[in-house]
Amino acid sequence: MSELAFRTCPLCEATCGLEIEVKDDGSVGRIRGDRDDVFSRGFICPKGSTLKQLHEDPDRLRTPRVRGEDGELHPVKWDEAFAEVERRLLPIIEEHGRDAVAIYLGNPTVHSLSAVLYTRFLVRALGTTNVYSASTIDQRPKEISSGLLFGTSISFAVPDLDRTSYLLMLGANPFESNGSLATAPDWPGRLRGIVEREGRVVVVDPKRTKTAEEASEHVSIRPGTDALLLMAMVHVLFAEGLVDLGRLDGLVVGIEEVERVARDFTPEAVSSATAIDAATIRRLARELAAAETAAVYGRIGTCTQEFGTLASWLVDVLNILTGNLDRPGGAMFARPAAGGATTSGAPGRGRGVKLGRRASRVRGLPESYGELPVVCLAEEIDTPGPGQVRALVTVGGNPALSVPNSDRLQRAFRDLELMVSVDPYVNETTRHADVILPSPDVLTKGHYDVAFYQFALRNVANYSPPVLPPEADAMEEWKTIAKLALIAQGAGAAADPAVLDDMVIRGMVERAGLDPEQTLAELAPRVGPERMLDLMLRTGPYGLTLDQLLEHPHGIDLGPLEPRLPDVLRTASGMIEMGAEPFIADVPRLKAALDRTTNGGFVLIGRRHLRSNNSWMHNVTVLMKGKSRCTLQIHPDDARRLGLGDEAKVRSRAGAVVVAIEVTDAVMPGVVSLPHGWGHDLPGVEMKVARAHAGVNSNILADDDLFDPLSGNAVFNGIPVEVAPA
Ligand SMILES: Nc1nc2c(c(=O)[nH]1)N[C@H]1C(S)=C(S)[C@@H](COP(=O)(O)OP(=O)(O)OC[C@H]3O[C@@H](n4cnc5c(=O)[nH]c(N)nc54)[C@H](O)[C@@H]3O)O[C@H]1N2
Ligand SMILES: Nc1nc2c(c(=O)[nH]1)N[C@H]1C(S)=C(S)[C@@H](COP(=O)(O)OP(=O)(O)OC[C@H]3O[C@@H](n4cnc5c(=O)[nH]c(N)nc54)[C@H](O)[C@@H]3O)O[C@H]1N2
Ligand code: SF4
Ligand SMILES: [Mo]
Repeated sequence: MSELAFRTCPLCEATCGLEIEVKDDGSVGRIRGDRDDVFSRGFICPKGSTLKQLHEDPDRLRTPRVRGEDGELHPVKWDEAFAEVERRLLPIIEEHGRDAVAIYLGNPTVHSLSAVLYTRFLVRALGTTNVYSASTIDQRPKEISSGLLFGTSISFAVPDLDRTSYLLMLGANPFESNGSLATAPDWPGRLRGIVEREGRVVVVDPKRTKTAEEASEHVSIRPGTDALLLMAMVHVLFAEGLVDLGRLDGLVVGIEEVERVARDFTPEAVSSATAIDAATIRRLARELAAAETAAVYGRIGTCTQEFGTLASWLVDVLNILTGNLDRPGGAMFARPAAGGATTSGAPGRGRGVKLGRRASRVRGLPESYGELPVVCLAEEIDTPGPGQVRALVTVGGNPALSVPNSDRLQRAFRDLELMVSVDPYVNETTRHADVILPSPDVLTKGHYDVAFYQFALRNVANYSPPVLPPEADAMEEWKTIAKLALIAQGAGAAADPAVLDDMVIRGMVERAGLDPEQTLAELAPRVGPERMLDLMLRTGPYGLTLDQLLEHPHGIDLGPLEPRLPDVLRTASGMIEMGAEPFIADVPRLKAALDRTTNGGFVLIGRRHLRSNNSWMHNVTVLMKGKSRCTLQIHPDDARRLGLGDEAKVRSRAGAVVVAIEVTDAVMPGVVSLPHGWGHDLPGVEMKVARAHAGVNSNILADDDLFDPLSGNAVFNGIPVEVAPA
């Protein structure tokens, strides 16, 4: 006998519904796609069913660990672990001030309801300027561009895949990644749908990926030069009189500035730098303008590069200039049911965004959205002086593998006086921790994608209650985070997380202008993230409640995206700020790149694989079967010319690795591709399966000196490297 439970998969951004068999003895049986899920309709990728393996993984931590005098990490009771944090954290704050403690929030914090809702209170309680996250090794350029254009960091215009007739996609490989910053299950099916309805999908990528192979056309581009290509397309639209704002007319300022700065970027001028011929660039611009509906979409390949913010900006400039922003089949805005940045406050106008309010201590890189670029973290730890970082808290992150110049960062970790990690594994990062506080198993947590529904391709609301009861000794993740916040505030290791929770919810109710006593009574007896979510749903644009969501285990479909301009805007002017000064001021830097020569050297780019998830799903045996995926892909002509054997030595300014090569003409000559998230064979890592498939860490090569100056975002695509026989 068994029961079926339904649950949204939290592993990537696609939000697929899972059907999970729970056996009478409480064990997990088969997991497959939920055919009744309103969004995913049964779609699932190979990772979705492995929540069972994660649940059963013997290496997953069930109890906290504290480093003893012998230098080893010992299992302890929760009380002891929190007491240890208090004992060691407070003197550091007292002696060196709050900036001496840094915090790093990793990618899974965005996929965990507890972490999404409660880490901001921890950040606030720490009171430090040293706040870092995976955002500045990922989408910060897009957040800055969307913030300046539309008014909030998360005002992303997403490609309306299901209705568009033309998709121009740059730097994304959704056949492996399942899509990003444009949430939808089954991106592959939706892309095929465009081709089947006789639309066109054009993929711009230095590699002929699976996505490119399935597209109508693959345009290969030299890494890091997307902004040049896009600027030349803007140039063509103006030069050939193809600009047509349609109903955006009167909502956009800065058209003249954009026309002016695009003047020098003719297709001929960018052709040699981009390695795309001028005729192709002209044709792409004309096709985009002529398409009945069209969307331009850029993802990680366009963000984690030298001109990340300009490229992200130009993606939307093209959507605007062709009148495709905010119309069906174009690039549209979601209307999320809970916690929407673009559904709260006065419609159509807001405070806009303020960037660079302060700078990092050592290198002076700009703050954005309350964070500093994580390429600064190592130097903030290893450079002495007032304000030096002496303690680090990590939540759901593995910066030892995911941040550039990771050898330096790992050396810096050894200098820390205290490191505390909220994480379910002893991995490359947490092996340096003094205290590890395990987050509970995914299947024992409730789930709602507060973040991803903000930029989904359809308006959907789906809450999943915990599938399994809590494991013995487990602590709910929000409680762990709240306890750390209370300790940082000086409330003591014994303080009750409910105190913080009650205070926070009362503040939220009051800010929403609701009667506190009545509303709190309505929300009772729920506490924690579920209570917060319930309030967010009630005050959201559809006035839903958590009880309603519980009655719909396959989700509530709130319909296709609808035009939202001008209400969606939160800029101070109430207009789309297409010519915002920071963009325009960065164009001379792009212009200087026109004359760059490649002098025959190699550049490194990254890639993803369907059965990986950044650095942390490598301990699941079923996902690790088959050939090693951590290989350096290189073009046959290059491999021959260098006389490479089975392995190559790759060297950058930051470091060197020896890695197995995979010869393939899918990558363009002069470009080599290596995935990130590998290199598991470090001392102290307690992940047996991952260790047996260690691979090498590509971020030994990535350089903390390379970043996009507007955002401080790391560069992972277009890193100069030397390749030689090993
Ligand atoms: N299976 C799996 N899924 C994932 C993840 C994972 O690790 N594994 N990670 C998740 C996360 S955190 C994210 S952020 C998303 C990312 O999702 P995507 O953005 O789709 O990421 P990738 O699959 O890495 O595709 C990036 C593509 O950009 C190309 N590229 C590299 N440099 C350039 C360039 O300069 N210009 C252009 N035009 N293209 C370039 C690469 O060749 C690659 O094909 O995926 C998420 N989904
Ligand atoms: N060279 C190169 N580097 C890259 C990239 C690239 O394309 N190339 N991509 C970058 C991108 S897009 C990203 S998003 C980053 C990711 O960088 P990070 O966020 O630093 O790394 P992840 O591998 O996502 O880390 C996952 C960690 O969270 C833990 N974890 C899993 N589930 C939970 C949970 O529910 N709660 C808690 N508390 N912890 C949990 C895991 O055990 C693991 O330690 O990597 C970046 N690094
Ligand atoms: S595509 Fe993403 S959300 Fe869907 S099953 Fe795979 S990992 Fe889970
Ligand atoms: Mo990411």
